Amino acid sequence: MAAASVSRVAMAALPEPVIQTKPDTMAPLLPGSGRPYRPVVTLNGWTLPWRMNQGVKEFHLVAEPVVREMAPGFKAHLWGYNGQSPGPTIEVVEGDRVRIFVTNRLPEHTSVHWHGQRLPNGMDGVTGLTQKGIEPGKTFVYEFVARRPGTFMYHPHADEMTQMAMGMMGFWVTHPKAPHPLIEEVDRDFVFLLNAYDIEPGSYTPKIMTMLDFNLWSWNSRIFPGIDSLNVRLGDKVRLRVGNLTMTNHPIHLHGHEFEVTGTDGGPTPKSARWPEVTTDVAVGQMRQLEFLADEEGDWAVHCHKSHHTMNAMGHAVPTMIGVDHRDVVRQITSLVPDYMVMGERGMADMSEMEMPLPDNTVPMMTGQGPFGSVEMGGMFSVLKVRRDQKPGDYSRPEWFRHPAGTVASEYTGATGAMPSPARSSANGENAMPMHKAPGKDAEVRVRKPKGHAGH
Ligand SMILES: [Cu+2]
Repeated sequence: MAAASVSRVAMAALPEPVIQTKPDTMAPLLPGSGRPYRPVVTLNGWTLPWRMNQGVKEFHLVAEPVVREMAPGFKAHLWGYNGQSPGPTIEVVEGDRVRIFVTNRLPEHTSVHWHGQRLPNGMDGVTGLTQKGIEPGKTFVYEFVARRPGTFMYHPHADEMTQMAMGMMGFWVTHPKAPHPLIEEVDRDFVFLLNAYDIEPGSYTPKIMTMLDFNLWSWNSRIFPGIDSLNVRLGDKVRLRVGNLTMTNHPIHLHGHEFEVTGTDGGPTPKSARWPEVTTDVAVGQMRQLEFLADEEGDWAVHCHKSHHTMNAMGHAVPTMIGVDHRDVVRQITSLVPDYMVMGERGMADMSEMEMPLPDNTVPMMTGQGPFGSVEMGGMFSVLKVRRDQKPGDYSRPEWFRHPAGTVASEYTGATGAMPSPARSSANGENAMPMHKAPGKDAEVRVRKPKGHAGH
């Protein structure tokens, strides 16, 4: 069946589109019809319900402008599906015949590409190449059999630069129809997409021409502290499925546990090709399945390891001021600009506590209150919460971890008197080769040392 537009009469027969208006993490959608499977949980998202029509699973996606709360107090005007960006997760079972109606409520044409699927060429969703664009107001229908189990995505293949920069994307999981030697059953299966936006502080709509200098690094169009924690029970087998639809790679790092990459966008990874790691890079357009045994209790950070990706909206054109004494300059500027503020003289951690007036609809660059103070994070950061008493099937967030006595790093108070001086080397370094002529006088920048530091 070729993708074709549907008449008004046929529209009446479409499955009613389900629209989600809240960014909450919805409980897993247990399959009410069709073959059984263990559902996934979409971080700050949901799974699209379907209807069975003579053995075919029918879904209805509506491409439309949406308002996405990216973090409490910060809403973005994006494009997405069924009320949210990303769109709902689609879950089917290997061998399912799937029919997806796509209605376009955007101001320009669109299409949907089913990233990674085996399907008839005309269902691949590439505007101009395999189908006509879906014009505003039109509904197209896609139909194919979900041939292989695995982790997939969907996104437009029409004016991609705009439509992806505006948040159009979604997750797709095809569950195996029978026990599979390379696909393990897990207790918790979390999915999220990596995406990025360039939204000026105080504004609402992403700049779509940005190629590299994005200022919001998000999981499922949420930024820390707006990303829900991953709440699991001690001893759970956990799977994270991550897809990258940004324009750069993201090394995803998990604290306290080792995981294995058990699958990619191409399917399950052979057992002989798996190795333990704590960080794995998810390149652009890729998907990775990470699996681990959650056997260490606690609140464990899980985040992208690029430090700028765990920050929220910031200006990059800020010079490094660490160690620079600019008190005199500040005194002069303050007489002209009373609100002027010293930034970064001791590092940037002050930013998370600074009482700086922010424009409306903006989140601080570094924030998040933990039990010990500010976490000084933003962007692609969340917490894996492993708890002994988390009930099977309970995805609610537990309280902060109560560390057993004596297991928290704390100030050293045990010694009396001065700490012994560390041994210091005073030897000069060596070069790989002799220099052409003797170096000139040593030059060093005058820096302001913290009080009590034995400077020279
Ligand atoms: Cu990153």
